[in-house]
Amino acid sequence: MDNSRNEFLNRISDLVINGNYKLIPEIVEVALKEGLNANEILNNGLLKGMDIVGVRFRDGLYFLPEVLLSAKAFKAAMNIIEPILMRESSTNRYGYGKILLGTVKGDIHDIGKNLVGVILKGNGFTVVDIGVDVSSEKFIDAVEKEAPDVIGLSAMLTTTMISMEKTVKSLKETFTTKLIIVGGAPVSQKFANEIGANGYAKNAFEAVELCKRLLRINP
Ligand code: B1M
Repeated sequence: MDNSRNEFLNRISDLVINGNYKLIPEIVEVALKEGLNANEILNNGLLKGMDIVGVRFRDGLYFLPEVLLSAKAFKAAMNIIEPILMRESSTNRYGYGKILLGTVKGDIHDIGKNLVGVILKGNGFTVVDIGVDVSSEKFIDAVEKEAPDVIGLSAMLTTTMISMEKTVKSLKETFTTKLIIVGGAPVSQKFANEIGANGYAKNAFEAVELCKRLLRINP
C-alpha cells in the first residue's frame, strides 16, 4: 500500500506541476477511494507540487501561463478535498469567533488565504473572506460591517508587504483594540512585530492555534 500511496501522491504532485486541471479531480477521487486521506493529499501531493512550481518560476523555467495552470489544477483538487478537510478537522466546536480574511492591496494570490479560511472553518471559526487586492479602506469598511474578532491579512509578494504594513496601521488607528494577524510566504514573526500586528502564523494550522491563543480558547 505504501508504494501505491506514494505513487498517487507523486502523481497528484506532478498534475499540479504540469497544470493538468482536467485530470486532477479524477485522480484525487481515485486516491481517496484507495484510502489516502485529504490531509496527505494536501501536504504531500498538492503543496509539494506547488513548491516545485514556485522554484521553477523563480529559476525562470516556468512563466506566468504555466503557474496559472498549476493554480487552476490546485484549486480543482481543493474543490474535492475541501469538504473532507472541513469534516475531518471539525469536532463540532462551532462559534469560536469570527475571522475576517483578505489578501492585501496589489496582491492577487489567494490559494494560501483560501486554505487558511478552510482550516479555520473546519476548526469551528466563522470566516468572512473579502478576497484579494483589498485596500485599507475596504478592510476598514468590512470590519465595520462584520465586526470580526480577528482580522487576518495575507501577502505573498515582498512588494505588497508595504500594503500589509499600511493596512495594519490604518486598522489600528481606526479600531484601536482589534486583533490583527498576518501571514504569507515573505512575512515573518519579526515583520509582524515591526508593523504592530498581534500575531503571525506560518501556515493554516498555525493560524488556527494563533486565533485560539489570541481569543483565549482552550484546546
Ligand atoms: Co506568484 N509569486 N506572482 N503567482 N506565485 C510567488 C509568491 C513567488 C514566490 C514565485 C517565485 O518567484 N518563486 C513570487 C514572489 C517573489 C517575492 O515577491 N518574494 C511571485 C511573483 C513574483 C508573482 C508575480 C509578480 C509574477 C509576475 O507577474 N511577474 C505575479 C503577482 C500578481 C499579483 O499578485 N499582483 C504573480 C502571479 C501569480 C499567479 C496569478 C500566476 C498565481 C496565483 C494564483 C492564485 O493565488 N489564485 C501565482 C502562484 C500560484 C505563485 C506560487 C507559485 C504559489 C503560491 C501558492 O499558492 N502556494 C508562488 C511560489 C511559492 O510560494 N512557492 C508565487 C501554495 C499556498 C498554499 O501557499 O500561499 O504560501 P501560500 O500560503 C500558505 C502560507 O503562506 C500561509 O498559510 C498558507 C497555507 O498553509 N499563509 C497565511 C498565507 N496567507 C496567510 C494568512 C495568515 C496566516 C497564514 O493569516 C491571516
